[in-house]
Amino acid sequence: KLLNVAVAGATGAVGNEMIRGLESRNFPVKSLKLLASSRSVGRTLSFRGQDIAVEELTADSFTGVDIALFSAGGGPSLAFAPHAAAAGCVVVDNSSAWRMDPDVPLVVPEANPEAVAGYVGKGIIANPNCSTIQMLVALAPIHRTYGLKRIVVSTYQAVSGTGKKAIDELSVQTQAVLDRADPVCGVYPHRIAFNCLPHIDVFLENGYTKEEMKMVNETRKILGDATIGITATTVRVPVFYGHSEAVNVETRMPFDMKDVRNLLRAAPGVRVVDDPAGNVYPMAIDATGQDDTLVGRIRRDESMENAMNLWIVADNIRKGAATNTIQIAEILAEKYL
Ligand code: 2RA
Repeated sequence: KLLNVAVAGATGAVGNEMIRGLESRNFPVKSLKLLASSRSVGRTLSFRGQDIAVEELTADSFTGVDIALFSAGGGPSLAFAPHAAAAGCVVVDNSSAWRMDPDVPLVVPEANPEAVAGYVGKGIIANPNCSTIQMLVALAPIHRTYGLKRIVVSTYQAVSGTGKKAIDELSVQTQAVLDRADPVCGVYPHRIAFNCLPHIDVFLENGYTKEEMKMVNETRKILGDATIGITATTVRVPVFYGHSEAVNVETRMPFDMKDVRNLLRAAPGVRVVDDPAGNVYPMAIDATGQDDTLVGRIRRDESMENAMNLWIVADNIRKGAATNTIQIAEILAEKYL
């Protein structure tokens, strides 16, 4: 069944990738509406060889639209997603605005596809944070088989997660440092070129950042298990695309490493890249531009019973945002609309 689709936030890094993904995955699009702030009105973007004019995102943009993919930021999602839902349009939202709403499903298709059915609650489905998505693509099969008792994760996140301005800032700062000039800091509180910032989003009362607590809270909601112990340290690194994560996992049941490796090899959305003897392991430069979640450095944590280490890398703009959103829309289109 062909569907009338809208992309809200169409001119952003993720919005652009959503348009590309609708094309490359041959999503059943009958018509495509591109929505953005008034600043972008008049621009055109290409879809299936046609130039489509960007229209202003308003409360009335969704009449006749079946599915709207949002990557317009939390504010516009809160302002406009309810109007879209009221017009009978199902919203799949990439912002954090609705993720913890009990009436809004939070979905990683490889982890909890059945949760899409919950769209009937508010007509909204939430796309998890990029760093949560890639971690759960790898951990969902381990949770199903052995049960997750505790997760300790450190992330190494690309600047594209912040957006286009941050990509430009890393470029300009890197050149400035090499030219021994003074780098200008605009997007981040400190220089990101040749530096690491343990600071993504804002700090909370408990000393964690919002990004770190997103990983904690979203993981528990998606896996449906509030007893899983999780602690996260999220770090911005001078990489353009691709988030990397060092994950230590303690399971409830004992496991055999060969079985874990085979489980990961068979897991949907996972590509095991792991041959240390051959210097083969997941790297951001290999994850960029494709949709698999690369998993490697798979090894038992000898310091504790039933524990293992994994190195998990994915394209934060594709699988971490645009592709995951489209995969949710594909489940909607195939099973519910
Ligand atoms: C980041 N995960 O990397 C956040 C939002 N995309 O900045």
